[in-house]
Amino acid sequence: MILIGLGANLPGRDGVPPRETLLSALEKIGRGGARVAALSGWYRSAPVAASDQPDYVNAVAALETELAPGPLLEMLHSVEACLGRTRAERNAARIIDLDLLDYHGRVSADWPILPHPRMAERAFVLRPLLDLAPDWRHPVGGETAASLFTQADDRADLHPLDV
Ligand code: PH2
Ligand code: MG
Ligand code: MG
Repeated sequence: MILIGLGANLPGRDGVPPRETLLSALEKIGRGGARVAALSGWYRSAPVAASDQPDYVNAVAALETELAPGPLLEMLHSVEACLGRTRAERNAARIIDLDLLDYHGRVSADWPILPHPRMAERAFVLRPLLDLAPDWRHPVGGETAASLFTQADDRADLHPLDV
């Protein structure tokens, strides 16, 4: 299974709201060499680390692709750029963020680092992931997504998005 995280907490060009930016990203990913096989529910989450940024909209998608992890992540970065993402400091508010979370359970210490190094602590990743892959286990430690989710500090500030 190939899983990506989607996040956004700033309007895009022409004031496009975060969820619509992420839907456009999924369309572009579909034209960029990967099939979007499944999409989680949408969640609203307080920014981690806590700050005065707007809340995020988060989701997780499952992809099918022949692209290797590096070219896949490059494609995701080009979709981000196309939708107006500029790179500021770490954890800055952003128009769009597409993260490669898991690539068929592959473990890699070199770029792209797999699984995503911070996914195991983040309810805004684990909760949508559970929608898609309730049996998912962390490729390194083997913990279930459900057990990691119950330990994630940010889980109280995560809500299904009213759409
Ligand atoms: N992404 C971050 C940092 N903090 N917080 C939430 N709630 N959602 C995110 O997607 C997010 C974050 C860095 O990528
Ligand atoms: Mg991220
Ligand atoms: Mg990212």
